[in-house]
Amino acid sequence: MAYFPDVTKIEFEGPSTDNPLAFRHYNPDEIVEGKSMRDQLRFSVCYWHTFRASGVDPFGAPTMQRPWEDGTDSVDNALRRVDVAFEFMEKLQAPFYCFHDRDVSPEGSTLAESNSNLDKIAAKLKAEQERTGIDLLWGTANLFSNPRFMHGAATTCNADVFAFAAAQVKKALEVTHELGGLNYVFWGGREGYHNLFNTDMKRELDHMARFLHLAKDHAKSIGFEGQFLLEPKPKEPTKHQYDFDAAACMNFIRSYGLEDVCKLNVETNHATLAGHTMMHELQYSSMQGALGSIDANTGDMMLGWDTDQFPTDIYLTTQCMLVILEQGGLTPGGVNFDAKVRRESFEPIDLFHAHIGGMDAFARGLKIAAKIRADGKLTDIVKNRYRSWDEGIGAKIEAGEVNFADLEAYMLKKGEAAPNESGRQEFLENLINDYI
Ligand code: XUL
Ligand code: CO
Repeated sequence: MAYFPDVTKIEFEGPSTDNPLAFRHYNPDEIVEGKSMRDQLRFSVCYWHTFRASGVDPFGAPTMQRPWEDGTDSVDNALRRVDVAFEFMEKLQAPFYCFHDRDVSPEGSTLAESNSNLDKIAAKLKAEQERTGIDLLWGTANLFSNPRFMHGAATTCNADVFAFAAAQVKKALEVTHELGGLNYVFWGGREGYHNLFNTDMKRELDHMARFLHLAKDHAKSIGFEGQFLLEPKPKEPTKHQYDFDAAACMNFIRSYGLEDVCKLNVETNHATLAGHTMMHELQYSSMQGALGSIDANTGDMMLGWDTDQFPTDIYLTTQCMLVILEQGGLTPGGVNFDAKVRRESFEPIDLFHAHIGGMDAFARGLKIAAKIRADGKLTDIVKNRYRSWDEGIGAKIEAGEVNFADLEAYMLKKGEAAPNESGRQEFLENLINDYI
């Protein structure tokens, strides 16, 4: 049975098509910088927003029309949803998907029942992956929705809750491994605090590190070789989340000796919540050798929270792809649409419009970034800007060959620094616009 009967496979029809259910720019087989667009972009559909979001918000009831839902949180309903998900992803030509344990299968009244529910769904996910060739980009565990996690999961004050979270991640890792997952994500939604008067921050951070080391040990013991990804976010639902931004994550990773297993999954709306641009977070992670994957979405300039909208801004996707191409791609990560349709876009077809738009926006960003790179002007300008470091005193400083006294002697002899040159910001902004 078809759940999207009015939609056939979404094909590339080029920029001049007026078919809203076609790609204008995403042409999976087209080669850009030596790889197909499919392999450069590695698009992924997220299970939670796409197949579980109801349209509920703090002020209103669910709005989404999802005719396949029977209104129960049963295993049968969850099994049917797997068919819906794979039909959707197949028609969209999405090569990857990802999920939290509790998105795909209902939580039972005991841990044992939850695990057995998950096993039933995972068997069907596996069969559908094999049938369609769609792969699991990453798995994760939902350690934030159930009230038991109100004080956190790995950073809770309640040791039993830590143990529960560990059991849940153990199972989620095993299922991710069983499904050939390429990565495993840790987003610490409640790993933070609302008030420091009741919080032992040092102890909580030590526990978070212990948790990740335990996860690392378990992954090793089951032969899971996927990449661990921490997902920075500064706040929401907590007032302060420990994985605040890429820099805070890197400090944590290095302080606790986790650099051999943990990279980052960088999300646009989280970057902007932290007061950074996505490009900043990507560049920072990449220069640390830690840019593993991205959650592609965007916030709204007028709203200060995590609205998880689909990315449509070509300027944003160009910036993302400039950094991603520069580091040679994201593999084994990908571009996961951690994005949801608006509450007012309640028809199933809106899910297609949203993803097609996001994929086309990234395809354009990819092509524009490749053009900027092929031209080389931007790289040349940046290189030239730093040329005083390529020889003379600059080269000596970089090589560690001079001390403060040497630099004082150099300057006393020279009298004044060489004159500065313009940063040419406006010229460069115009240059980028030429490619767009
Ligand atoms: C929440 C968020 C999560 C993670 C996975 O803001 O981004 O959906 O991506 O837990
Ligand atoms: Co995310």
